[in-house]
Amino acid sequence: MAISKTKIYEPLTTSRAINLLKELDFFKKDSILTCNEIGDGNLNLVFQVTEPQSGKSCIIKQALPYAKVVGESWPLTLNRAKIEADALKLYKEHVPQFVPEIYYTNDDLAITVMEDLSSLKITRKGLIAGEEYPHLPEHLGEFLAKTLFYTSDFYLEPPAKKILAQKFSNPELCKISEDLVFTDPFFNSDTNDFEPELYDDVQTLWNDFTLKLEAAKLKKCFLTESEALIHGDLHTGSIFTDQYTTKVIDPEFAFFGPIGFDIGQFFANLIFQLLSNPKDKERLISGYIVDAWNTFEKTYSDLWRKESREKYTEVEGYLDFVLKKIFQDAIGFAGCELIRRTIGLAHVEDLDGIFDNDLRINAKKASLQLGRAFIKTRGHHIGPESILPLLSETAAY
Ligand code: SR1
Ligand code: MG
Repeated sequence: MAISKTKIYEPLTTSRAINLLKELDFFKKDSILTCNEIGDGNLNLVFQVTEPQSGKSCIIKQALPYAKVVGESWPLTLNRAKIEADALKLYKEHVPQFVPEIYYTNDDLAITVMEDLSSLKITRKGLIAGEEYPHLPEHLGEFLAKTLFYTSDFYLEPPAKKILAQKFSNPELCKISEDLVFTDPFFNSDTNDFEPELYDDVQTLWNDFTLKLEAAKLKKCFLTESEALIHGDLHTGSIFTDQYTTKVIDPEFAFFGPIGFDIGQFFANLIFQLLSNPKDKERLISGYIVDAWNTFEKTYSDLWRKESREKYTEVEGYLDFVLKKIFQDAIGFAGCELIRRTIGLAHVEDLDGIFDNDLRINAKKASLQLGRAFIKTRGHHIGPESILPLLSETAAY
């Protein structure tokens, strides 16, 4: 592919997106193309460009210099496009089956041209539509184990890991999570957004100082523990899937952080499905969580035994210590995600889309309750079986 001559950033329009792909020789100059902006996330433009005659298509993703969900009053670094492209390239080395093909990146234009995954569904939307994905838990378990092991000090030489961590320094996007996941929902902050019917529950949460102390510890862990390259925003809207295939997208929040964060966000976003339809989905979602953790634990343990370069990994009990810490962190982070998606700035369709007002409010109250329980009791849990009673209680709300 030729390198684009255009070097000055400007937001793409549908016609600019088409011209860019022709300039890159992705399509011939005389191709008849269709182009639609399909981005439904909080931050970026996403164009799907198709040549109907051949059926060939691709996606162009472009970062905007501000957060789309709020507008130009919230400026945001374009460097996140490079972070995302670099993370996808690194994932490609370890888990090629779980990431889209990247065709072209341009850091100046904050653009990534990638495989069109529209034959798959966004997992959140598929689950809301009642679909089941039997391979999703084992795929995510493997994705998490490999990406989080191969970028940790247990596999990389510590100096190499530190250099890699510099490349993935992502202060602006981390600040978003520090505020929106760990701080704002626990205080009376302007960014919060919730129905008046939740006010008493939210007041109780804001006055729960045991909870706040535990949330502070989790935020400290997120701020300071550079364990591995984490995706940083691994909710079910960042995963494409069908019955056989799973693809993880959108790692623009990637940085070297605590391993439990990705696992916890994935668990919490599965749990929003349980909350949205407790009678029908408790078994399914509990099963997904158990299967995902078991695959993670097995894959991570195998890598630890076979590929670790850290001498101490031979010491009896160290792996158990590490796995326990990852699980407990994950449950705490899942609790923060449950709370922030219920009363914070960025919500989830699983809950907001519950049409009946009473059902929606009750689901959100249950989400807050479970989030608080996860954060406060995380130290008692050593594996997924021990959180199942909490999920059952939640499903009975
Ligand atoms: C202003 S960004 C809000 C949320 O959208 C992203 O997907 C992250 O989850 C972030 O917290
Ligand atoms: Mg995203």
